[in-house]
Amino acid sequence: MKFYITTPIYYVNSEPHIGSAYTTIVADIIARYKRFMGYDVFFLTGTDEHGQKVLQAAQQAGKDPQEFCDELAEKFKQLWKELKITNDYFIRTTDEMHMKTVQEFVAKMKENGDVYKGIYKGWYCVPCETFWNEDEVIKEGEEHFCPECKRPVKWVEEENYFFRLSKYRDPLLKYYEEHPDFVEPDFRRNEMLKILEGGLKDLSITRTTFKWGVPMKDDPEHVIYVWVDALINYISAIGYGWNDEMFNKWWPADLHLIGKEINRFHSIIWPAMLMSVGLPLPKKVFAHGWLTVNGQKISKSLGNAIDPRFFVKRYGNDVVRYYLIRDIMFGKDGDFSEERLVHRLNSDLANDYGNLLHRITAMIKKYFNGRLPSPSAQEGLDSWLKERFFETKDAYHELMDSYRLTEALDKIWEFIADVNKYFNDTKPWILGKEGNMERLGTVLYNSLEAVFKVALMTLPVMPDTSKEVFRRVSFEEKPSKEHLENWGVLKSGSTVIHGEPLFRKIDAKDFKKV
Ligand code: ME8
Repeated sequence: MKFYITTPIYYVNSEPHIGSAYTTIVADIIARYKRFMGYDVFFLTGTDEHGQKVLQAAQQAGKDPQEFCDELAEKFKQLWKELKITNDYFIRTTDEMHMKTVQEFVAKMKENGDVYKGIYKGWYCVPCETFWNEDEVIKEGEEHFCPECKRPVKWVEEENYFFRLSKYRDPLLKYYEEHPDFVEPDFRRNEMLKILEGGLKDLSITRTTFKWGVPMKDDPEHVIYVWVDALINYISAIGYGWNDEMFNKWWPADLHLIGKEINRFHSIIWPAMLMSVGLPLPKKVFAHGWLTVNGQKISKSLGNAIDPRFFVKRYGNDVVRYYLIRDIMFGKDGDFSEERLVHRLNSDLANDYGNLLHRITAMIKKYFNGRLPSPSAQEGLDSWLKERFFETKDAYHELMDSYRLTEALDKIWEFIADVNKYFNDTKPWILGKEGNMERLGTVLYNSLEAVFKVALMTLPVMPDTSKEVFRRVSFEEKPSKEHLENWGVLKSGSTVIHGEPLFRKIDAKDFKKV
């Protein structure tokens, strides 16, 4: 069982922000979940370093473009390390192997009769690295703006090579029909279908007015369009053209995770390129929504780019990861708010989860000398609790497998509420006072086993917290699916540590809004 997951490769025109971190964190959560489920996972991320946007940023910084890219790529790598991202490889489009693969790929498209020379006349948006037709741009008097990012576009008139994208409209429509889950969510799929139904124009895939890119193999005056160069990263990284065995193992990708604004490149242009060279298409493209700050898209030019390090330092990595997935419905747009983050920390994490563990371990310490008691005869709410666990676990798998990550967390927190109810309703403090050790032992065992199950299910989202829970309950195995399948994994008699609360509550008065 293999699973190949990718993030977009990020432009190195500026430092990473919470937006790039968001996609990378989500991909990390899915990769960790699949590993937990026993899959052999390849998780790819990297940087997109060619094109005018990056070149201009290097020029503005007064730096040689390669040197500029080296510095920025390092910042991305460093941030992913700090955020404990478990990518298996980091690709850069200036890597020699990648550049060679791009040249060969385009040469093959040409050999197959899909690339021809022509004159491009039209608009170009440098921030989006996108060509636009006259009827697509926004006109205000003499000025023309990008329909995507609303910034000014430039008129381009040059001899380019074109890709016969139009030829792939019908094959793509057929593919969409035969693979209804190819693009998700479904409203994003419908947007793509609309574009396909409207017809496709051939795409300019080279430029001659600057040099910062991959030169075409037999016409090096032309550098290959940055998007064509970038999309090929998904196969160059896993051996296409240089390691067949590795390539055949991982391709096709199981999931390209992207933001909604680059869906057309991934769900139309990339599949057409793959069809042109005769490669299978990725199994799924999932286009998630945008994080906004006060309703505005995060961008460096708006000056509202948020550095994830700030929040990680202030609240912890797991808290930031939890907040992003729980509070922002995965797939939709959502506003990043420190106030909401603090609310989630205080109520979901500290009160519902951390405090529950704290109460259980305190009683095990007090009545059983810090050793996990054995469960005895099941009665009262015991079977209800177990039933609730098995329902939750089944729903969890279904939701995680269909990337409904927010709903998966919702389900887990419903279960946490039930464990709290179980603990409150069975009144272990009274059982203790009455000296009913047998019943008390059963209640505490069940409660702790339930919290252990929560730690297993939240492991992909909050890896450090779960590891801490495992340490406290003396669970020393490599956590895997099997531990989630059965009830009663914790060993009676093992040491239970009653430590500091898992999460520290923040007094709303103590934080300054950013
Ligand atoms: O588009 N909210 O790179 P890029 C959510 N190099 N996600 C966001 C976001 C936000 N506010 N801002 C950025 C490129 N992202 C190309 C990709 S792939 C072959 C080439 C995330 O640096 C989201 O995943 O502009 C988005 O699609 C991506 O970063 C864009 O990154």
